[in-house]
Amino acid sequence: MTSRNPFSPDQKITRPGAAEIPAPAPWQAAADRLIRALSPAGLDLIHPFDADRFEAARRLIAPERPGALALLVGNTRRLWAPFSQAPRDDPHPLDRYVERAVRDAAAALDTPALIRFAHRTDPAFPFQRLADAAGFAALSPCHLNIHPQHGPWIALRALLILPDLDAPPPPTAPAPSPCAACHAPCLEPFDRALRAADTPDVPAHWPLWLAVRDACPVGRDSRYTDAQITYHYTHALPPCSP
Ligand code: B12
Repeated sequence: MTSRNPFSPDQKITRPGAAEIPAPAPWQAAADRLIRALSPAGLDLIHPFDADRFEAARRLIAPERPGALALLVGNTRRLWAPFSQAPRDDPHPLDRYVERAVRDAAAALDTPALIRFAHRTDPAFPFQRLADAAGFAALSPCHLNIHPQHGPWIALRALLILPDLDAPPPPTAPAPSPCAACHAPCLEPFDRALRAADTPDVPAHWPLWLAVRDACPVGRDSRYTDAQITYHYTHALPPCSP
């Protein structure tokens, strides 16, 4: 398959009087364009990887195409400010917000893109195992993905596969899991939350699930604001800012 991306890895950009700058590889150029398009919307984590690293991602590509570029899109607390200013024209405003931003960014890439969204449950795509297999954020004993910088304070939003572009070369060494040397302080609150989950009063339980996240020692500076936490756990939106 030929790449429709205007760059090829060995092309060089030259400016008069300047040293030759090698053009980015097509996978890097596509990732850079996505970062530029999605960061202002608060979708600030883009992780390029080889779709072959996760069987369920590889199976999305038909006909089979080994070594295709896949990109995992996520966010940190930076989502909250732009999302708070966006229109709330749907019962699920965050889901629509993510869909609009990701679809628009993908359409501007000039190469075909397959998209899966984490909020879709018809059926749910296993984003947590994907994030682990892709080397983005390891699965912890309490079933949350832990990002090396932001800890559990991330959300997984979308998977893009660009079958016409080659994936980046594999990492030289697998990223170590932040949980590997941890004594798992998340497990005690996790057990408490699980026990409470046997009773039907779900809205009353969310502080117990929040305690699981708060127990993680990684990424504490990336904790969401109280408004964002309340929204994610209860779907209560503060009034629109003028
Ligand atoms: C359905 C769903 C829910 C349901 C049911 C969750 C459940 N416990 O089964 C509800 C609405 C209750 C829920 C709540 C929350 N969720 Co939720 N949820 C999902 C969703 C959309 C699909 C999960 C799924 O069915 N996966 C399909 C199976 C096939 O995937 P899997 O990899 O094989 O299985 C994984 C999970 O199911 C999980 N799991 C499996 N069994 C159990 C049992 C328990 C007790 C727990 C805690 C987890 C868990 O671990 C597996 C991997 O090890 C995912 C997004 C996604 N597409 O993954 C978010 C997702 C898992 N949720 C997420 C979060 C943060 C939460 C909350 C903590 C708060 C929130 N909404 O922000 C709460 C509270 C936690 C809780 N009570 O479980 C995040 C996790 C981020 C991270 N850092 O890991 C995700 C990835 C969404 C996102 N946008 O980032 N969620």
